[in-house]
Amino acid sequence: MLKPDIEDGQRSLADPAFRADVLAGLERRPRAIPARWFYDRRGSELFEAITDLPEYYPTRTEIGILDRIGGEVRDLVGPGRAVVEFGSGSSTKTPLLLRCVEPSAYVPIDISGDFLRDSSKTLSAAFPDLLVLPFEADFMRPLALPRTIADAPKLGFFPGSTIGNMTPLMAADLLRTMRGSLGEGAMLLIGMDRIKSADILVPAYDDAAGVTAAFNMNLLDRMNRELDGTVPLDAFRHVARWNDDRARIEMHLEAVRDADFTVDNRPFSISAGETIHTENSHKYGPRDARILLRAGGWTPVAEWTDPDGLFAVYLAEA
Ligand code: AVI
Repeated sequence: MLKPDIEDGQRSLADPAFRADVLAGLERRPRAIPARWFYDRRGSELFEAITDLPEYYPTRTEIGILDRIGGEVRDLVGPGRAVVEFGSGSSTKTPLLLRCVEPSAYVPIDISGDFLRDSSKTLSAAFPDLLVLPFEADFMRPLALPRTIADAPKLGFFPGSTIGNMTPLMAADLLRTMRGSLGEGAMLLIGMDRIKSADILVPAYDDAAGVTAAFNMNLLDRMNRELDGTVPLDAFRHVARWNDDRARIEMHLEAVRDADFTVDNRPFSISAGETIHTENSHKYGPRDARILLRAGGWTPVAEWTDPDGLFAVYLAEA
């Protein structure tokens, strides 16, 4: 039977998909749990805090680029497109785009309905004349977009380098799925984080204040809270490492001592030095990013970066 979990005064049931992913992930070797499970309420708050950290350059760098390129994007994209944002979350970068492209409608897509409704309200208040059509869905799957925007050409918006959290194969599949969902004549504005020195990359994922460590460790805490776990948090530490072969930052939870625990009444043992792999964040050089876009069925039209070449924004057409 599912165990009720009490969070913020509300009774909620543990997500069966979370349970299945955690149990399978602890069973397999090497152990790995998908990064999507970071984002419960606490995890989402911690991620927001990460985006403000001095070491975490992607968010402020991408905002700086979007702020600067508005006029060029407007000229290349033209007015009247329906802007479709994939995984809109708190939609913090959206106003920068909506202000410049004169959209006919804005469709934020997010799997979290609560988040979606809150951010849609805020956007509607800031853009009172804009048709805002929140769409609660998993953007990893093909989508039937609202009929109201059937005739408008679409501009997909996928900022934040979220594409980097997928393997290149999954990323190419997602780009194809987006192309199918957006239809003929669509364009896509997408952020991708660049390959750079590990001296910059590793601290961005292992900050001095320990916020990213708390974000990673929250996954263990979530297992204890929602899956009736007995994971000793002090037996683990946060590790971020650059995997040069795969051009990605990996986050792991490493056991600092041997430990036995249960999750959902199932026993597990972990030895000192073993890890649970929790996230990949792939980085793309300029050519890699263009090849990825093409593999996903898109033709790159323009690209912009910051003066230090840390991050890049690409415009592509279907
Ligand atoms: C959401 N995603 C793009 C972030 C990243 O940089 O890969 C998630 C993150 N993980 C640790 N810090 C930030």
